[in-house]
Amino acid sequence: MISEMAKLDPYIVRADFPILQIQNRGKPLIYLDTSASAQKPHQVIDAIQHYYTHQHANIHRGVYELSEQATQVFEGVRHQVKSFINAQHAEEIIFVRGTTEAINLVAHSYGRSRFQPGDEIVVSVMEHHSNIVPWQMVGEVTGAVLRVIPMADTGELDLDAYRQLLTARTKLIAVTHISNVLGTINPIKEITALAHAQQIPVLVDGAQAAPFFPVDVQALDCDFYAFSSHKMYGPTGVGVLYGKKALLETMPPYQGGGDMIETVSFAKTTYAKLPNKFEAGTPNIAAVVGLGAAIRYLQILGMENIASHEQELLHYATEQLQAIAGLRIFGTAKHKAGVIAFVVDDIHPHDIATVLDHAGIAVRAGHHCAMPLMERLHVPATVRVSLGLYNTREEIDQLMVGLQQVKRLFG
Ligand code: 7TS
Repeated sequence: MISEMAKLDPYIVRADFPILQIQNRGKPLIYLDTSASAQKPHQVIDAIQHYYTHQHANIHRGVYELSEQATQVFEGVRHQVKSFINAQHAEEIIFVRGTTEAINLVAHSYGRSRFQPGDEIVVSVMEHHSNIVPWQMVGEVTGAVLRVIPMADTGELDLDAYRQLLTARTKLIAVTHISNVLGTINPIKEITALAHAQQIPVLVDGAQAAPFFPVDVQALDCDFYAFSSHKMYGPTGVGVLYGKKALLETMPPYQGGGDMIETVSFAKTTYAKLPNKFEAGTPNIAAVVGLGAAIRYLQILGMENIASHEQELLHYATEQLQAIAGLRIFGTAKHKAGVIAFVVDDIHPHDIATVLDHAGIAVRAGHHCAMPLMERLHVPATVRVSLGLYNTREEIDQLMVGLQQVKRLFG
């Protein structure tokens, strides 16, 4: 069990994560790939088991007690999410499959119904593919085109260039809160204020931010905010689209089916109110329950404590890595989260990841679903170390030992 703590102690917290006890290639697992997906505390695993053992029924339809209870539990998590991100209304919280589906929902509902030929959607050079491709797909049917905010070599967005991109043709800004490669924390408040001065709505990809520090959508004043449960220590298969109520109300449904209607006849169907209008079909109820447990867990630890633990570890790891000859880090922004992408000499990132894997260390190597960013960095791929609330300095020390071995093998 964990208790309310002033400072996060990763050695105490680790005991909550059963998977951290297992081995990788016969060595104790050192998990440095939390940006891809975070591991789950037993509180989340137990909540899902408890739900299936005691509470499962389909929601929003049964009159019997079990279905009523399942509905209550599901809707309770919607309220939890609302307070977690400080939304104004619970119906602004739409449960989807993850960040990817949240962005596709906005692209296909908002974009398809509003974009005209020649309209512009502004994204940044550091976007994950899931905040690029949906806009291109909508562009193909509407004639809208992408414009791209460039960045400095530090990995910080060029806000002057951004200002110049905002014109009467700009119909939406879609930008990431934290880069999954560079770790850059983008100035969303400023980006939003500039867009709003010209009545342009802003979508924020919060996939890497929601697990990292406190998010307040009202303070950011963004119009949409998307994130995934599995990156915030909850289960896979569920995520959230936050949208301002007034905006969501004007948008057409994204998918049709059960639970999203008011009345159906062959002549005409009318749609349900928010949030059901955007939640067609039986949702991933168990995963929503698990997300609720994950939020409870994060709130007990304290998002501020999580952020400062990862900041401390980021500084330690960066210092250590910089001491390795021939190692080059991509992303040195002043405001940065616990993600470090790097290359070592001309050793292929996959070779580095393979050697580390044999030492029990899980890191990601590749383009990290950000091929346009790789082009900007002039590399085909990087190694990426990403930190979670359970990582320790000792694990970073082990990473250094692994990288020394890489240098010996390929040097
Ligand atoms: N946006 C960002 C910034 C991400 O990092 C990711 C996933 C997504 C969107 C998509 O999230 P999903 O849950 O819908 O898949 N990022 C990564 C990563 O960095 N490594 O694997 C997945």
